Amino acid sequence: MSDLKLIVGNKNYSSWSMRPWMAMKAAGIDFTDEVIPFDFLNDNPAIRAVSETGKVPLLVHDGFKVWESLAIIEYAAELFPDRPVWPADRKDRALARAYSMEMATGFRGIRNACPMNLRRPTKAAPVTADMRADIDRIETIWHRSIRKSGGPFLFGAFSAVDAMFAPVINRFEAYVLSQHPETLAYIAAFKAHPAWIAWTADAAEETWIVPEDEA
Ligand SMILES: N[C@@H](CCC(=O)N[C@@H](CS)C(=O)NCC(=O)O)C(=O)O
Repeated sequence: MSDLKLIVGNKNYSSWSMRPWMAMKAAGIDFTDEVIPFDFLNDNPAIRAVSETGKVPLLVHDGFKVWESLAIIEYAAELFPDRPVWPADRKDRALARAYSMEMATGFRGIRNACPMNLRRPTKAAPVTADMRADIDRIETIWHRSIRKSGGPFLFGAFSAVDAMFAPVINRFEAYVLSQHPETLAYIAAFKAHPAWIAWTADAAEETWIVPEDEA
């Protein structure tokens, strides 16, 4: 039995940590996790002690370390080829990876203005032009994919691309970024998923506060 551990930041705030954690959990991969709480004031010394980028998430497999959320997801998919990490169909898989890359590299309008904060009481945020463009593109991806697959997730069953959008689910809901019925249906399906329920339950128990993310 190999030793697979995902090191993550505070579950309430760490959007990048949430993505591979949900992707692996939803695919039924057996792993443990370790939370290293953020200490931004002191430049996160405990994270720097284990992670050469100074960032989380970090996957540790029998001592071998993989960083970057998408690289972690790909490593897990290769380690467990029988697990449904990505959609089964090749073209769906290609689209899922393309959308995941868009998420990993873009959408800075909503990422900067609306930090993930799973405990945040719902309160509408003013929508800037950058945020509007992000919201429109995200909803185009979501609605088109679900119309084609039949849902409830982007390619039918939950896969890594849904996990890549997990923090956006919180942002859309907590900052009231859309009331579109198809968006609300996707958010509802997401929030009923056992991996979402498990992660957010852990987040709800945390007592650490990261002031920068309490916008
Ligand atoms: N591109 C990286 C981003 C990782 C990242 O920015 N993680 C944040 C937490 S959500 C972090 O560790 N920040 C610590 C810091 O910047 O000091 C990934 O996909 O994993």
